[in-house]
Amino acid sequence: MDTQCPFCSVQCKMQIIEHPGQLRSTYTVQPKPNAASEGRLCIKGMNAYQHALSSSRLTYPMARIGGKLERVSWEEAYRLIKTNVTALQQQYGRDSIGVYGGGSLTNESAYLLGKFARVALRSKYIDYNGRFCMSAAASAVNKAFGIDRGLTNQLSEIPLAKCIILAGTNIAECQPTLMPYFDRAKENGAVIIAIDPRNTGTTEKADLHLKVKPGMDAALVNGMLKVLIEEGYANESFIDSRTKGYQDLKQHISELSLDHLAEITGVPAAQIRQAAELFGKAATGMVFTARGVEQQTDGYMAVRNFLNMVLVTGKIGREGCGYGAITGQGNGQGGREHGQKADQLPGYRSIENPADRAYIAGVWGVHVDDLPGKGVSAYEMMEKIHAEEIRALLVMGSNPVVSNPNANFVEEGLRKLQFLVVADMFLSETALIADLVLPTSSYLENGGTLTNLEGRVLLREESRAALGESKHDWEILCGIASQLGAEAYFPYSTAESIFEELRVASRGGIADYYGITYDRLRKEEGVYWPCPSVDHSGEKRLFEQRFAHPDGRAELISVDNHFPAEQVSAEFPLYLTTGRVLSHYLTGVQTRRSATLAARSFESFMEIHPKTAKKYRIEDAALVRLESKRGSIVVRSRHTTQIREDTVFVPMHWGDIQNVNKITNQALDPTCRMPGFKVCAVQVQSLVK
Ligand SMILES: Nc1nc2c(c(=O)[nH]1)N[C@H]1C(S)=C(S)[C@@H](COP(=O)(O)OP(=O)(O)OC[C@H]3O[C@@H](n4cnc5c(=O)[nH]c(N)nc54)[C@H](O)[C@@H]3O)O[C@H]1N2
Ligand SMILES: Nc1nc2c(c(=O)[nH]1)N[C@H]1C(S)=C(S)[C@@H](COP(=O)(O)OP(=O)(O)OC[C@H]3O[C@@H](n4cnc5c(=O)[nH]c(N)nc54)[C@H](O)[C@@H]3O)O[C@H]1N2
Ligand code: SF4
Ligand SMILES: [Mo]
Repeated sequence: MDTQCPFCSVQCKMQIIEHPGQLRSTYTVQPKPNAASEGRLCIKGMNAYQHALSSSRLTYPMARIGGKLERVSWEEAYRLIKTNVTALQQQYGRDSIGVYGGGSLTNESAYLLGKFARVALRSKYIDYNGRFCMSAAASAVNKAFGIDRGLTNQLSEIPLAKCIILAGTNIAECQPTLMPYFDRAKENGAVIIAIDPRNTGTTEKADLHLKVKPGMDAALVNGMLKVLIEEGYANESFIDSRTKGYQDLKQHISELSLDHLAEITGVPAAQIRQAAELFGKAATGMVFTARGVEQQTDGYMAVRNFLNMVLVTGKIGREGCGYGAITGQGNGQGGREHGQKADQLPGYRSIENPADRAYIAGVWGVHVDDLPGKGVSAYEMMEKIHAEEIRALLVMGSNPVVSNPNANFVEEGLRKLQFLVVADMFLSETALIADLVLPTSSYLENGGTLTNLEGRVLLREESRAALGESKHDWEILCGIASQLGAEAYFPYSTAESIFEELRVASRGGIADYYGITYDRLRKEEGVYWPCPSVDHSGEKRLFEQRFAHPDGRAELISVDNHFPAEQVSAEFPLYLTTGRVLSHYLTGVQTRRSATLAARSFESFMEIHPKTAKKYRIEDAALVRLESKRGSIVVRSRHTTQIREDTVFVPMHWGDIQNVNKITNQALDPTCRMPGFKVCAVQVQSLVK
């Protein structure tokens, strides 16, 4: 089977070879040449066949009958949807039905999910898990540069950068196949600066590690900007010709004190100075951020400050210079371009812009006034569910019971729904509480396009037939749409036929895919967007001459020293930050079903500094209860001097009693509505007497 790893945003290509045996088959996996990973695969890719081929895959629809999930036919499943949706919409209006998507869906399914919500349900309530993932960086880059493509440069330019800042990104564990690009940069003499409250596989590569207090990145960058501006590292000619807003920024920075910034960020002033000087002096440089910076209640502004630094030093739009928000999910990039977001229409169009609405209404053949308006963000949908404004929800490609902040509240809401439908490959924690579970195909069966972290659109061919009665996501959507009387708008028989419509729908938009065809993708092994015509080669480096705003200029902005929404107190004296480990993926629904991956990391844990552990009388490898204002979890302690003394860390890959989101804070960033997953206040207590 020639395929592509279903996990992270690198989208490494691979071949899975079946060796039939007497009792059962065995499998070997070979990496395949591809430009992004240069033919490398990580441990997750090597074992990604295990969950897809596991016996716990769902193969038929199930409905809750007498409190239990029982096998039903597709006809029965569709009938249940039709009855419930029609009754609820008649009684409570069109917006009583919500849709919740995901960044693992192919571009075709993600596009269709957006169309399904707006045309088949005519509900404004649709959003997706990318809200928790990409929304801070995406909104910041859109506002500063005018266009949001994860990386402004190809990965192959990383070795040309002389100074690289890795802020809140753990590439060594989260996009491991990219690490050799950074190794090569180091061999070429680059300096790497990491910003992270913990030591990780990534910070190990760094020449300088700023061990920032959780949530204090914006202030830290203010300190770096102060040194850059006041010590002559600002690139005045770039600032004059390519940006606006510099005078305000300069004024704001001049009012800040480096010593104060050092105190509030927990990073010594000398280190802030050293980092700024290294970046300022370097002839070329790149800045990368990921969720450590972005999943904050000031995620949008924190990213804006990193963009300020790139712009003030003129390190963008040329070789070895640029910015990257390291995208998370396999199709985290494409998933945020074609209309799964509450305020968005395909091609990165805005649902509030009359011209955008008219264009898409034309492509879809509906009246523009029939297109709903803007809905709310993912977590806010959970609040609408509690408030009974949303009474039924279709979840496709997410496990919100584990991945939403304040998970107890979220689960309570989902249980209250009159009708919860989950399309998944497995009985995830969310599927387990659904009224109807629809079996969907895996990456081995479902062909389609995915856009990797560089903005390179890739075609993943289907490798085998769908399992049992499972269907592709887009087929499920077409099936439901036709029950709801909208079959004329969903006439697709292949993923490619949906892509043909997506091309037209994205045409002229920011994320323009018009010039991309399946034929080209087969021949060229991926094409970058924007790609406005079939003879266009796709843009490899952005912003060489101008930014994407009408005046061609990038926007600088003054950023306040934000403090996390929740501060430590006598009752909750430690900061908790959350994230990932190498062998598991997100809520672990897939990787926990892979024997090899699960064996590497079979339970959750809490990293704690030995000094802190001593203070709270917590032994190494002991079960501990972590508690916040919202709930509690039980995990095993892990002593390590690699973490700040005021902070503990728990990964996000487990459910039930180990679900770290039972304690995380639901406070949202005011601009992008990203939850502050990366900081909350907790207490820890040993369960060992
Ligand atoms: N193995 C693995 N790989 C994955 C995933 C996975 O689940 N497992 N998920 C994929 C997805 S969807 C995503 S979004 C990406 C996520 O990729 P990353 O964002 O790189 O991963 P995280 O572990 O969430 O966070 C990165 C780092 O941020 C640090 N951090 C915490 N708080 C702060 C802070 O306040 N400031 C700073 N500067 N750093 C902080 C954490 O210590 C952590 O090392 O990975 C993708 N790849
Ligand atoms: N505390 C804390 N919480 C976090 C984060 C954090 O760093 N800390 N990170 C956040 C981030 S960045 C993200 S991306 C979210 C992700 O969290 P979720 O949105 O819950 O993502 P997954 O765990 O990948 O869940 C995907 C579900 O969809 C199924 N699935 C996979 N592929 C497909 C498909 O093609 N079709 C369908 N129908 N189903 C499919 C899987 O089996 C799984 O059950 O979690 C967020 N939550
Ligand atoms: S998890 Fe990411 S880096 Fe690892 S093989 Fe899959 S796509 Fe490549
Ligand atoms: Mo993510």
